[in-house]
Amino acid sequence: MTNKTKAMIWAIVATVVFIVSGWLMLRGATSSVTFPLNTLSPHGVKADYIQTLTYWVFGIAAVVFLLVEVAIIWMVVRFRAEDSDEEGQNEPRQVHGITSLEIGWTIVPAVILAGLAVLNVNTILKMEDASADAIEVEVIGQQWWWEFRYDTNGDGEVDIITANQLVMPADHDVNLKIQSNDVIHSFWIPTLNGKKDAVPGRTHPLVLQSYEPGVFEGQCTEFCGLSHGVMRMQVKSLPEAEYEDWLDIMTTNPDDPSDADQIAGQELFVQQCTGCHQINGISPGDEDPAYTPIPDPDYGATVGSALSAQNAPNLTHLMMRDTFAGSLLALYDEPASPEVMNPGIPNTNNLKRWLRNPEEVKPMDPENGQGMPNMGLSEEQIDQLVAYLITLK
Ligand code: HEC
Ligand SMILES: [Cu+2]
Repeated sequence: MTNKTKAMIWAIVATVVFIVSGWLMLRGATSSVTFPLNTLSPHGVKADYIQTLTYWVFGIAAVVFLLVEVAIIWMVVRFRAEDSDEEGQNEPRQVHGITSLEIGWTIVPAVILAGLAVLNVNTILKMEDASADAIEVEVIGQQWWWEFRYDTNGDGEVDIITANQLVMPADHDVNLKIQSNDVIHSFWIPTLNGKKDAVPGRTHPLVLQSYEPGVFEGQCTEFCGLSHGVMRMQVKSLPEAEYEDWLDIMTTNPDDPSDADQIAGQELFVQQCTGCHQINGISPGDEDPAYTPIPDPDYGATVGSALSAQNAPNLTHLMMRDTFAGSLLALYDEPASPEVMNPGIPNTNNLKRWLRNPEEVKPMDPENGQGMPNMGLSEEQIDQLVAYLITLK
């Protein structure tokens, strides 16, 4: 085989690989299956703006690419050396300095870039629009989970604190105020919008909207330490009426436990867990407003809220979420769905696994205040705690 044939075969193989992978990607983007972290599968108006811009930019780039390729091929063929010209005596006339060409290839790219700039700026402006009745949610990045805080009546006091799963009504704008409690994180729900950094001491806005109810996956996208790779989150978008139900449940304290195991679990929780975790109604902080589990003057999000969960997730309505531990483990056997609030049977095995040794579930560094320590609980204590935790609806 001559070198020429080999080169030709490689060129064909590369082209086929290129075309097939592009086709597979497009098929993924347009199929009805939602790939969890696919930027080309918008489910909300903001993600749609991004996709439209992507297609414009890609389209213009494709036209430029084609024109350049055609020009290159034309030049290669038109000015190739004659086979008889072994010494290279007949090489084409050497030219330099054609003013019209030089002006042309300066102006044309400048015009293209100016056009792209208009499209870009226009999209950026549209990304920030939110309707006047938009809901506001504070998002706080923590090592290695996300906290969500709602002020539902607009009195300036937070009245719902939850974690891992941001709940919102479908087809309604939500204004996120993104902050961080420790290092830089980045909030990203690719089917609904682009990425936004969570930076300590700053508040960054991001608007989310989903056309339909659904569960949309996300992932922290700024390296933030040991468990960055498993720092996930979900957006659960509910029909408007179900969202109102959710608000009612979340602003009421859960019922007191009734059977002996659950009561024992609650007592254990007050003794061993309230130093970090809040459960509204039972945490010592509820009786004594001055009580702060872990004093942290840098905890910037909302000062003076009695619901402050400090540096651990607020567990008041743990079982109203579908996942826990940075959305790494399921709380229910059934997958999350916008149709049902508590989908069936709690996954007690996952909860027990977590209480037995949290560091076995995800890498953390509790000695340095990052993550949950192994509490050294007996199997009996774990059973009692879990019996109690699954009542928290
Ligand atoms: C030293 C502080 C600390 C103590 C004490 C503590 N935890 Fe935690 N816990 C955490 C932190 C931090 C997380 C979040 C870890 C993560 O997801 O990265 C957590 C997560 C959890 C979660 C998952 C919550 C969610 O929504 O992701 C549960 C459940 C939990 N802890 C239960 C308990 C129980 C029960 C006790 C008492 C036996 C306890 N914790 C004691 C710090 C603590
Ligand atoms: Cu992070």
